[in-house]
Amino acid sequence: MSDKNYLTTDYTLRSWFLTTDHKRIAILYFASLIFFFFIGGAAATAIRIELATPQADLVSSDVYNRLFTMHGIIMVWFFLIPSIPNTLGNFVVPLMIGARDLAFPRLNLMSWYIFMLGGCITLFAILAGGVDTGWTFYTPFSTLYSNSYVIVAAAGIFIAGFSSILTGLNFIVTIHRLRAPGLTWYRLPLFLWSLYATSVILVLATPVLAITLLLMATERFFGVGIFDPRIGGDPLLFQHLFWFYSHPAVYIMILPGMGVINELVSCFSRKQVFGYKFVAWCSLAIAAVGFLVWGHHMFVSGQSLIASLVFSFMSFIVAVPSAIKVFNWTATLHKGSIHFDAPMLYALAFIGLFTIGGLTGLFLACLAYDVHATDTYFVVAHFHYIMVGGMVTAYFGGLHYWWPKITGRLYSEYWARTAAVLIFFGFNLTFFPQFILGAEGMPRRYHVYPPEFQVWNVLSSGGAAILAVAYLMPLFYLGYSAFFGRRAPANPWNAPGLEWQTSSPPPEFNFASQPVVTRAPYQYNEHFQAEPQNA
Ligand code: HEM
Ligand SMILES: [Cu+2]
Repeated sequence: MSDKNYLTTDYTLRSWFLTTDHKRIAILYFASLIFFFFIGGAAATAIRIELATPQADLVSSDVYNRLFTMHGIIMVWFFLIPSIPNTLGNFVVPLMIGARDLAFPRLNLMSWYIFMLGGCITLFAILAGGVDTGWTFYTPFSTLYSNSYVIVAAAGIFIAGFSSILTGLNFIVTIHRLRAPGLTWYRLPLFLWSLYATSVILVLATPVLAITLLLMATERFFGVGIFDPRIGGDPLLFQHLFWFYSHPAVYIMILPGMGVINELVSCFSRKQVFGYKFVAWCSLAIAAVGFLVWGHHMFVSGQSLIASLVFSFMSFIVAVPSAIKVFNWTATLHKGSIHFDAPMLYALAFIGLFTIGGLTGLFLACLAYDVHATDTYFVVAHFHYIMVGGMVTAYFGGLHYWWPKITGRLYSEYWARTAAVLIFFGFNLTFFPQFILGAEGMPRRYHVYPPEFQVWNVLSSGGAAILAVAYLMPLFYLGYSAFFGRRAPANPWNAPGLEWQTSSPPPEFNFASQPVVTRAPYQYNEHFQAEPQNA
């Protein structure tokens, strides 16, 4: 314990803001993301308060438009996309492969600065008056009619995109080049396969978003006729470009979550992941097929029927590798020695919520049903089940799992389990009623609605209040643990991954000596019979 670790090597501000240590950069991201999560969450709270009553009691329609746009923009680009890769990923990738750092430590620090620059510019757009286009920036509204801060917000997102691309490159090169001796591809933890697949999407798709936003700005400033049909443009072109990025982007959000779940499910059932190779290749399959389904966001846009049929078919195909993963987690649980520690509660919640989100995605991939459900609350419920029920839940699970490694401290199991159960309950109460609202025809993005929809909206807003409290709880017990928690041993869960073989928190360069890998991952049966010992 007397040895210096990465947190105690130096205490100056300079040592934090100029650090090239991937672990410290992970903490920088972590602090920034908490900040953005609360801004996005404040907007969500205002939305749900407004929707508790059928009339416009809290805000005008114009302010409402700006509220949900701000909520979507902040949550998608400044929370969901960077969350797991940049915090948990940054922290554990080098540890999991037995490396001293990422391949390009300075680039890693630069990525954080670029991300913060983009975030500040977008925040400025919001403070200066906000954006009312929705997070999708659809033309012709965004290019011809909106008088809000469209360009400034887009500029911030454009800049943050470079951070994504650089992080993706850094992960790809690191995983290729810096694996410890003996760590072959099929010995790689599945979290790293999923981050690898995520990085491929980040590198290939993000430039498309950047170009789309650039074209939008050009059109808005100069009216060159890219999207304006009166001078030879095509407004649908914008939707194609936007979703060519944004559909793969939803997998940027969910794949890292799935990766975390593999680690948790196997650790807390004390079993090898069932079908390791299937799960590994499914990540790459999802990344590849995810590029071919963007048109399912455009079924009612007037695109050709043939195109819609192809996109519909491909959307069913992309569900296959996702479903395989769910079956494999379930099979891993089967006859496992299951421990209901806090990270496992999050993992089980993830499996249930992701399944509901995925299945309702199949409803929407079905042409006939989508015509009925598009632009209703059914869609809102669907993507929140995936993004919040899935990704955010996995994030919390991973955070609790690696917390002892990151901080060297243990947290209160009691409060952690209570929060997990409350999040699950609050989440379902918030978003399940929205499926019903959507099926009954309540359109999204409206803040005035017929009184018969109020019952479900009140339930949803009540659930959101519970959810808000539940999301605040970790701030307190984890915050307390970071300073006053009991000291964590190097390997509190008794897990076989490399990251657990160095002290908690790890020393500045991760390992005292270069680790060598001699066996497949997740060997709980042979080498790690003993139980997790956090209690
Ligand atoms: C934690 C992560 C969350 C993420 C990433 C997220 C993401 C999103 C996104 C992308 C949209 C679409 C915005 C648009 O289409 O313009 C949206 C809409 C919405 N979100 Fe969230 N959300 C999160 C949490 C929440 C929470 C906790 C609540 C409720 C308390 C909430 C309530 C809503 C509502 C009511 C809408 C619909 C706005 C509308 O279309 O009228 N969200 N969210
Ligand atoms: Cu999609």
